Amino acid sequence: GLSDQEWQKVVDIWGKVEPDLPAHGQEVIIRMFQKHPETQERFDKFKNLKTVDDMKSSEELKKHGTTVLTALGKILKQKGNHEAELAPLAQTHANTHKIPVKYLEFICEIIVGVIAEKHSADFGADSQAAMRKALELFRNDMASKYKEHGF
Ligand code: 89R
Repeated sequence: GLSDQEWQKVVDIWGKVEPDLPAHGQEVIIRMFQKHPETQERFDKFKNLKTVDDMKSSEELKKHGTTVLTALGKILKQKGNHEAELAPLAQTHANTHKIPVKYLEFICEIIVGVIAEKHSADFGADSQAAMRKALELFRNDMASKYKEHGF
């Protein structure tokens, strides 16, 4: 698990992200689609967005990015006691959306990259390491829930 200090670093950096979740969320989703085009195919509502300009002009995409980061923020703030928040998310992503754990790895790496770019002064090596650990815990717990669902 993470130490109290590590959780504090995670919660602190999230406090810098939170005031502008839509901009962060939009950036995360667009980068994921650019770097891993197979992820875009998972969304009926975004399949039609062909260029980065299309993606940037989509209010729907921005809204989805906000939804994703809002859910992730709620999970991170539980500092590992995230069973109640994780269970429904694992349920829909395993059973309904059928999103492989590998894709969760993609988005977690992109989230770290976006925060590093937008908040370099507040996201030093220790904070990055703490965030990576927290996201790894999130993914591992998602993966064990996936197994319970036979996915
Ligand atoms: C796909 C990661 C993640 C990844 C989808 C992916 C959209 C929170 C992918 C719609 C798809 C497809 C949908 C349906 C969806 O459904 O539980 O409206 N996700 C919905 O047609 C993540 C992560 C988080 C997260 C949510 C929430 C919803 C949702 C909340 C809505 C409610 C529901 C991890 C950071 C595949 C591209 C916190 C990825 F590849 F990144 F892992 N979702 N999603 N998602 Fe998804």
